[in-house]
Amino acid sequence: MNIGIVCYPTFGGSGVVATELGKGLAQRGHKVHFISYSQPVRLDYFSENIFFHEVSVLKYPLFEHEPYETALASKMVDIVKSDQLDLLHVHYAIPHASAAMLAKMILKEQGIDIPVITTLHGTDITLVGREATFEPVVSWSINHSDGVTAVSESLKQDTYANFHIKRDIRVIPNFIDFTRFSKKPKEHFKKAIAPNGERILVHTSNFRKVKRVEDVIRVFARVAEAMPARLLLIGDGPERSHMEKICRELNTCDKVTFLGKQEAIEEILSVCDLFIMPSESESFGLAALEAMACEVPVLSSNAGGIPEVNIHGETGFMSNVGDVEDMAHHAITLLSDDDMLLRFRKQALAQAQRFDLEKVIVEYTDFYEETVLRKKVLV
Ligand code: GMT
Repeated sequence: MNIGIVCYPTFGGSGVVATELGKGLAQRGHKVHFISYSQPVRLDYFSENIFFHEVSVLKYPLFEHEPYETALASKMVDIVKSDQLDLLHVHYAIPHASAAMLAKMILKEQGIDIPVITTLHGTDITLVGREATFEPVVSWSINHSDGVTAVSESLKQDTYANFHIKRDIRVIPNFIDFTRFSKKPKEHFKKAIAPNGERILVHTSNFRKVKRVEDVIRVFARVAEAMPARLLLIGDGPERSHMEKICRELNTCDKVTFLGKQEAIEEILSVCDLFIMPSESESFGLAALEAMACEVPVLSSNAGGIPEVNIHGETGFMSNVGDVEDMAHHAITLLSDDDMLLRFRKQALAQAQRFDLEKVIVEYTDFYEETVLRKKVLV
């Protein structure tokens, strides 16, 4: 197929899922056209089946807020026609779904009926999208897409609860590419980070409030009182400087390293003993799945779709959001017991294998075919 993928180009979240899906589709012979405001960060190599189309917004003194959605819809119209796309797959509802609907209506007047699939990722539904400023447009775009997927059952239920939805939503979970995410022999890294065999705890995120990075540091402070330990914080975002302040207050600066944004996360994960994800809300928790693929158990909250990924007492532990004491208790129990830690590592890997890209990509291509076929039948 000739597929247009619209996504954010950024580190983490929906942009990464969209990019990895597109790369997987291209490897399987599909032509994939990425449409975004800059080249997606994980689109870092040449492939004869991958194309990138940049959306640029004309600057004009009148525009205090640049009309990205208009430029994006125009770009979709252009690419659907010039590259004869079979399907548009947009990731993250705002503003991609409504821009796709606009493009679809314009194309319809020109005799082209382009199927649009919208994938809901998380904060587009649970946080931002449900605000009154967006809700009517998000509801309408979901109802008028030709196919809609959500990355977890929890997100599907949240969508029905928060929006006026009159259609079916297919759950297709996020996935892991094992050719990249697997435990790598990086013993020299481990020696450099934890020269005396300290346990290594890790957190990766975009450092937004919803990630509750402060809980990570508070859990770590309790673990570090119980055993020699180090904490690696990967990523960057609005909460970063506040987190540095918390480390100073808790006197843990010498044991906590802020690594900023990292490309080869799998190499760092490979030397870690425990991944921490205490999020307030999380539709899926892809970062936790990436850790599990590298054989790192997960200490998490039980928010949103996390229980569909992390199995309490098997691949890690879950606690209520904000229950730092309970999280620390579980962390200390697990990290004090070598046999238990080894068992959890193996179980984490086994659970991650259920989300292998090889399996999930078939769910997407089946859904593409079904959607295109359904449209043909309706015509
Ligand atoms: O808020 C973020 O973490 C980014 C956001 C996104 O869409 O870019 O991530 C969401 O989508 C990811 C990929 O589907 C999920 O793994 C995350 O759980 C989800 N984040 C939240 O729901 C907070």
